[in-house]
Order: sequence, then structure tokens, then C-alpha cells
Amino acid sequence: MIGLDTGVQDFKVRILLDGARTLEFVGPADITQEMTDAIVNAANSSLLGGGGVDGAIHRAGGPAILAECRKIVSKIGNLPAGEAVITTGGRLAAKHVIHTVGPIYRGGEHGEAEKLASCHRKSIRLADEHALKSLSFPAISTGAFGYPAAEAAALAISSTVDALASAKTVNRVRFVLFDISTLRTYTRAAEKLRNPNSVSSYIIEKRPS
Ligand code: AR6
Repeated sequence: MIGLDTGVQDFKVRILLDGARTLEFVGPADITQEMTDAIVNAANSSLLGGGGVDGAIHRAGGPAILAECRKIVSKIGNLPAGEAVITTGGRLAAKHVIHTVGPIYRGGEHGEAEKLASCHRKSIRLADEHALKSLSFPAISTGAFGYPAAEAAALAISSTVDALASAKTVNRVRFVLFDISTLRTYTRAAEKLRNPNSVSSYIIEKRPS
């Protein structure tokens, strides 16, 4: 945790998949500091900003992001849960922000799992359509939207592994977890999952902490 965790080697756990694709788990960390081609925002349907990671991204990236969000909403209306759109990264190091809307957790029997998986699939597809190579996700829906973190982690990881298998340009995905407990939950889920779709190789590396 101290000193050594800089640059691209700052992961706590990394999964190596087929085709030199990697999944990294990083934290506790602030996604607005990421150097990947895009960071993913856990937005709400209005796309007009909010608290949590959404507020942090708009504050750090500046007004250019909100201006593009407004244009998108004026064209397509509110963004439904499970969908994703892309804007500039404004002042962020990441050139783009992919805004996706996670499901609000209402007990787990209202299509929440499918919507959360869709957030990851569609964000990766959008990054791919823009020829991006790397992107960073926060723990979508696990804050204000109340999704139990262990369930969200398993879904986020398995849907990301699946989406990476058919991605053309995206080859590096990072989960940037804000607090130690979420970081532990996601790394445990990664270790438990092992080979989720049985077509990818799934090799886990851990850095000593
Ligand atoms: N970097 C990385 N992760 C963060 C950061 C950050 N700077 N700040 C918070 N998190 P939430 P949701 C973590 O509530 O549950 C907003 O108001 C946080 O600790 O941001 O999808 C939107 O406008 C948690 O682990 O997103 C929506 O209305 C995770 O990000 C609503 O909240 C997600 O927490 C979306 O709720």
C-alpha cells in the first residue's frame, strides 16, 4: 500500500485472460485520478450529475462533461438503467467518460442483475467502438443505489470477463475501488469466480500488501 503502488503496477489483484487481456483491482483509490483511456461514471438517468463518484467525476472533469451530457439528454431523453453513453473527459487525464446507469437495488427480483451486467457489457462495447484500449470502472450501484457489494462484484467481474472475450481493442479493465472494504469484496469475488465462462484462461496474480 505504501510507496510502491504507482503507475501501472498499482493493482492489488490482477487477472490474466486469453489474448493478453487483463483485469486489475485497485484501491483504495479515486477513479478521477485514473490514466486509462476512459473512466466509467455510475450516473443516474438524468445524466445531470449527483453525489458519490458521479459528483467527483463532474467536479474533477469540469463543465465540458455536463455540457455533453445535456446534449445527449436533449437528443435521446433520460438514459435507462443498463445503458451507456460516452462524453469527453474534460480536464481529467482520461480522455473520455462513459456514463452508465446502474440499477437501484430493490430486493434483487426486478431485473437488477441483468441491468448491472448490461452496464459493464455496454460500457466495454462503447469503448471498443471508439477504439479505446483501457477503461476503469467504479463499483457501480453499490453506493447510493444499494446493491449488495458481494453480489455486484461477482456480476461486474463475470460480465466484464465475457465482454472482454469479444472486444477488439479494449484489453485492460481496472476496477478502482474507493474504500478498503469494497476493494476486499471485489478481490474476493475475483478469486472465487476463477474461470467464469470456461473459455478464457483465468490466472490470478496477487501483489503482497
Ligand atoms: N472514485 C471511485 N469510487 C468512488 C468515488 C471515487 N472518487 N467516490 C465514490 N466512489 P455511488 P451508485 C464509490 O453512490 O450506487 C449518484 O448520486 C462509492 O464508495 O457513487 O451507482 C448518482 O448521481 C461506491 O463504492 O454510485 C446516482 O444518483 C461506488 O463508488 C447514484 O449516486 C458507487 O457509489 C448512483 O449510485
